[in-house]
Amino acid sequence: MSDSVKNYFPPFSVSIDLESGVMRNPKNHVVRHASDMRGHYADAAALDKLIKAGDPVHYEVFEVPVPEQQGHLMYCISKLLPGRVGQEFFMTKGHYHSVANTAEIYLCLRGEGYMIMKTPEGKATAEKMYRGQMVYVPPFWAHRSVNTGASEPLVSFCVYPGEAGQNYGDIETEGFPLRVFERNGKIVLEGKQS
Ligand code: S6P
Ligand code: ZN
Repeated sequence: MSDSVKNYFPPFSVSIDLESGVMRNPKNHVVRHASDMRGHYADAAALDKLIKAGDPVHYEVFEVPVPEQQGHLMYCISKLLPGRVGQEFFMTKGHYHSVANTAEIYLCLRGEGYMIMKTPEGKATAEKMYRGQMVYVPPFWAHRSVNTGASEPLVSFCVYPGEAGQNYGDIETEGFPLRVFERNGKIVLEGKQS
């Protein structure tokens, strides 16, 4: 057998339940609870209350990882549960990519919400997410998903370059310029869109 044949990465398949938003037999299953979200919500007291009331799961990520190398495509199922911290809808932490000039695709499979994006210079925008909607996150944009549904999880399939990695950079100190709240029964985007 020649070296080039020995080095081929073996093809494989992954089974995904598109209804429940669960990857069957993932190798990595990341679970983030309310207590992992300290510093991210506008109402810190409401988050503390939620943590004391049982620290519910906020979101789950299912992966069968591939090598974190250029040429490979990393992918995952992201399942963000419904709920609010005070009046702010449940959201992911959000991140830039460690290799900043790498993009990402999110295909929404279930639920409804927003993808909030920002650049390091403070430009910010939001794209609506619902079943069948694909959001393209261009290189350099930090991205965070928000679930605005009353009872359904927001489930997405995401794909990004193997080498991308995650960089939480200024997210914990600066947050995002846009936040999503429920005000008098209405879903409201607050902040500066530019
Ligand atoms: C990675 C991709 C997702 C997120 C996941 C968790 O590039 O965007 O796998 O890592 O949705 O979000 P976060 O912001 O906590 O890493
Ligand atoms: Zn990403």
